[in-house]
Amino acid sequence: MTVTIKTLTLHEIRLQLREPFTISSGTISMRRILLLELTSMEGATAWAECVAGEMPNYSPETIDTCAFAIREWIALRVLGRTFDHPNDVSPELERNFRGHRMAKAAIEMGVWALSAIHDGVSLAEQIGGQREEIETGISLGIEPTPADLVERARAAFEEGYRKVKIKIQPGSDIEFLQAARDAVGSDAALMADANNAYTSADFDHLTRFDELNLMMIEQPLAWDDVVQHAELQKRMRTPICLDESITGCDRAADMIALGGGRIVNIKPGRVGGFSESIRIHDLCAKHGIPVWCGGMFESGIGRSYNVALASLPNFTLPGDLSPSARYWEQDIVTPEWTMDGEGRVKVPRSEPGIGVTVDVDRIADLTVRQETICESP
Ligand code: OSB
Ligand code: MG
Repeated sequence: MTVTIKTLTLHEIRLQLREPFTISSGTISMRRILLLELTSMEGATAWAECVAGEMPNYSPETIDTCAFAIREWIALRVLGRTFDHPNDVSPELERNFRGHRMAKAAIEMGVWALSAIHDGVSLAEQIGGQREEIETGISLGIEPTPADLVERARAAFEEGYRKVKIKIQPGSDIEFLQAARDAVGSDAALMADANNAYTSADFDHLTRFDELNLMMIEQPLAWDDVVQHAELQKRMRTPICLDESITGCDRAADMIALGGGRIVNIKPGRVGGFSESIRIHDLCAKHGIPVWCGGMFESGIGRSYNVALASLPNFTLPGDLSPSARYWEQDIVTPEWTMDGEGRVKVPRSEPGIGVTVDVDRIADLTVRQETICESP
């Protein structure tokens, strides 16, 4: 069924993380989250989430640039527009309009949810996702000492997590990873994420990571680089996984052509939404490149999209899809996201749309800024 967009409402909420989280490019303790409420002429409402952070330390986008882009440019291209299929949104948003992928993704994914509601199917079913459950990994921030990290890594495997990702930076890397490796055993699913903390001057240092038997090392080099990663991958046995650099399917093709990595972390917000995520998924599948779904500290709304996406067949590695309680005292959806003792999150399939109920009263309480954009009459 077609979708005609009637209104877009931006809601900025603040949600305190249960604990501060440190990566090589900064620490966060409170999330400013931009939520998007979309209504259709057909009478449906869907909520989506823009994953941009407060500062441009992951990508150039921030919550404020996204609100600006949606208000000034994106809304004009979608309000009052009829889309025969959600795949038609992205070409409309890409036409003579560079970048701003996180802002575009929030709208594009919202249209996927609206179309799922109109068709009476779950979001997972709408994209053709078959998986019933997603294996879950946890992303652990940089800890003050190796002993602190060891405690967390142990606890994570005890909780059932299928993969433990450890944030690293120069000075908090090999010693920390080795301590975790020694504590959890040689076969445990450990990986590292550097968020661009190294350069080509560190190649000799990075090749020493091969002794740690990591599943992969994520984005060790510059946030927009593929070429240097290919140089590094030639010297390393450990698979490189790209995150920041994969801003779309073309960059994934570059990675494959150059050998810049052997695994892709797909975050739908980073690449402009679901259509582009599915293109990357399909391209990687064709080339035997496994993918997994990353996270951006989404609320339960953003998480629902990630879980649906990860139900596609080539998401063969555990995703950064921790349950709500890992992040928040209380989430903004019911039921909250949970994980079973085997580290699995269930893909909701019984209701149309994202599969969780948005707690609009709680969102109203948490809202610091709200703005509705309608088509001019
Ligand atoms: O690099 O994957 C990343 C969070 C914010 C920004 C970048 C990253 C992350 C995470 C958190 O690793 C994953 C999660 O949401 O649990
Ligand atoms: Mg990452």
